[in-house]
Amino acid sequence: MASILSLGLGVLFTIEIVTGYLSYVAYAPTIGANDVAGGGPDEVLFGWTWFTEPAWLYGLNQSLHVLAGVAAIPILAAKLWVVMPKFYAWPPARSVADVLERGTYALLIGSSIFLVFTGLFNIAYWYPWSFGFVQAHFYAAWVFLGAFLGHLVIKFPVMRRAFRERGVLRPLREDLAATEPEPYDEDTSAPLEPDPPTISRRGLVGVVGGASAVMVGLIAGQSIGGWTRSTALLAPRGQDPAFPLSQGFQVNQTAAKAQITPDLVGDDWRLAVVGRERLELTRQELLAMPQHTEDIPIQCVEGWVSWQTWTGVRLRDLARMAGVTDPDELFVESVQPAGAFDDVVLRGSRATDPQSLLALKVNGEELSLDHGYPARIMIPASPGVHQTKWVGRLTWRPS
Ligand SMILES: Nc1nc2c(c(=O)[nH]1)N[C@H]1C(S)=C(S)[C@@H](COP(=O)(O)O)O[C@H]1N2
Ligand SMILES: [Mo]
Repeated sequence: MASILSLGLGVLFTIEIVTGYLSYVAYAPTIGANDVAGGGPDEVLFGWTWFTEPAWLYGLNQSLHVLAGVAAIPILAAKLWVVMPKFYAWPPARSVADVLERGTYALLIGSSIFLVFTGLFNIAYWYPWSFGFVQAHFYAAWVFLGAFLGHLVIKFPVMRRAFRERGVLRPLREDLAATEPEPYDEDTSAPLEPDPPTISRRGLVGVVGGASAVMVGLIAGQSIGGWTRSTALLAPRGQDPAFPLSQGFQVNQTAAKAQITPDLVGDDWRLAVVGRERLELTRQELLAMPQHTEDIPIQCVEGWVSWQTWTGVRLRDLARMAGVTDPDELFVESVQPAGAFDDVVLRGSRATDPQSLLALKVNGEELSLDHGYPARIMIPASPGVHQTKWVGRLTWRPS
């Protein structure tokens, strides 16, 4: 039982590790203002940052991350239940190897519960305390990775032996009457004097797998979009009155929450564009420039995706206007008085892709204040945190 549940968890946790790391790369967290997880090399992963194509790339990554994490919750609970006898095995330390093994359990169980629940609380916007999610989730992930690899080295042979001797699916064919307890073995969690079984192995796998499927089914709509969005009862965005719709689609960060007052974005608003030259543009002047229209999704780290059609000026046209023909990096600042996402650094193709816009309109209408009026960054394939709203200044660094 422990081996079958571990196989499921192993697959889901591997998805978490890969998509979690890719999300970290996509965030490009070690550059300037995006440095949310404390220093490190300037280029993540062999100089590779992230792509701008296909446009849905980050949303796919993040949907997998959130869905696999949600799917893991019932399996994790069942796994802990199955190995429970191990927790109160006595004496608590039989040998140095035993202490080390138990140490990896403590780290593995602690970090996986911590990661799953901080992730869940983050997408539910539920923290009863002030909490640095990105840092906490990031560092706990490294603890988890170490403990996971250690656990794999120690336990993989046990799992392989179980599957060799018993088969992977064979134990699932037995009904309750045919269900026999595991023979006692010091290396496994099989107890010395088991009670008679109350559920078959396939019954347990069915309940746990069913619970995972229901939870995934209740959140997947936030990633798929369209009419399925209304089935995402576990995702608050666009469902909860605290997250109103504007112009027919959901808003994560409202103007009110970001403390955007009308005087910050009124007639006095100017877009400062700084490069080799410095200029200030009114919204009228921006609207007079060549306009481009692109379908670009907002893809939040929380796993939701929202495709809309955005119209505005190309970021690279603005670079050229400021005398920068070879842009390397763009620093975007919002007029928002404070907040973790009030500025962002965009590098390479993110800033220069022909699809990367300073959007002035959405779905043919002027941006609403909640969607970032007067102007908002819209770049493809990137996390929502890069799509800064209420932009006030663009600073180009030539290469
Ligand atoms: N100025 C500013 N822009 C911002 C944010 C913010 O808090 N302030 N949040 C970002 C995040 S995390 C996401 S996912 C998207 C969400 O877009 P929405 O608030 O329009 O739903 O906006 C991004 N742009
Ligand atoms: Mo976000």
